[in-house]
Amino acid sequence: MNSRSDTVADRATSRFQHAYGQAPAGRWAAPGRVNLIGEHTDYNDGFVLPFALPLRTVVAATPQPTGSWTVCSELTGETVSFGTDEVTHPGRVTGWAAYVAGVVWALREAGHAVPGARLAVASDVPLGAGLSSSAALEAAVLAALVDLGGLDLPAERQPRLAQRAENRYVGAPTGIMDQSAVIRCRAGHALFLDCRTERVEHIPFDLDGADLAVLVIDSRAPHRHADGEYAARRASCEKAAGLLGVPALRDVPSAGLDETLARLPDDETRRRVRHVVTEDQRVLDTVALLRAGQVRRIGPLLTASHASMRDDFAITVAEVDLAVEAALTAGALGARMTGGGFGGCVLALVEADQSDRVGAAVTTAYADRAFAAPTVTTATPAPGATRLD
Ligand code: GAF
Repeated sequence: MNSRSDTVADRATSRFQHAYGQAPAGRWAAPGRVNLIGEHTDYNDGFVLPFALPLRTVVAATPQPTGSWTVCSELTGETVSFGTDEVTHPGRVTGWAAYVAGVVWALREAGHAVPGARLAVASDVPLGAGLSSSAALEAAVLAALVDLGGLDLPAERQPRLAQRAENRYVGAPTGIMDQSAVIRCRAGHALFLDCRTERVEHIPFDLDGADLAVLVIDSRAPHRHADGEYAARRASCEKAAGLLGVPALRDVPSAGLDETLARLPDDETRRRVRHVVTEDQRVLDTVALLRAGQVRRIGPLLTASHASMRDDFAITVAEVDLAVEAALTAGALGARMTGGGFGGCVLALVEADQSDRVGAAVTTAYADRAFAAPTVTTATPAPGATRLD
């Protein structure tokens, strides 16, 4: 039933009608995201600068009696049902449906009277590519339940709740960036987020107007040990903050960093801290350049961010390093891995008329190393989660 020409919203409706024999009461969409710069800074209370992608997850939904939820997805073809018991105890629903049950759990924990619902999910956000497919699912389900139940939960309070679903119900110790991006981003803008205060500023990021493009290159590298390594990075940052006597690494000034690092017990911890502190500064520098309309000049900051992730934070893999190198050699203004790491996507800032050339150069470099062919697309900043109809 999923013809390739159907839009994702059409597919959500057909999936809904097929599963439940009725039309949905409404459809809600949430995008994937890329992070322009600011990696592994969110759980250190620091700064990030993501933008939303035109790729979206759509949830079609209608109310059903309170205390029961049924969800089907085109991604697996499965239908999963759960009741109040499963949303009282984190972990009772597993797999992709845990993100749905987690949102119900987090809403109930926050004291909301969550409506029961029938839901159907369709998505263009690729799974496992580091483009926040999980946050897109959480945000689309959350938007649907908030509207269906008439719940009092404004958009600025939704990211924290979705993050709680992921941290506590699903069990992934992520920060606040992805949920904030997919809920709070605006078309044509990057989202400058202070992860401590959750204050946001929408920074104009007009690629077309500057004759620039952002390539998103899916390295297709399998995620190797991503979950355990992510948790390990987070733990070492928190331990380092404790050793330095600060609430979070965001509080370590970049001035005098070498003296601060000298107070740490080992080289690995020093490198982890150096990445986070210098990355926060790169976000601030990038924002300053974008505010001044100097988009081309952010290229070297992107490339420096990649070097820091590769050499100090140790979260890159051969495929992403190769994509960055090949893009830069072919003339990209800057390139870096985006997202949590250990695979996923690389973004490259290029002159618009160089997009094809840079994409082809990366593809050739992959073929030379016998890596699986990467997929290369261009990304323009899209809006965050919204009700479609
Ligand atoms: C993943 C996490 F979900 C985010 O919270 C963030 O830490 C990111 O990795 C790294 O910047 O996407």
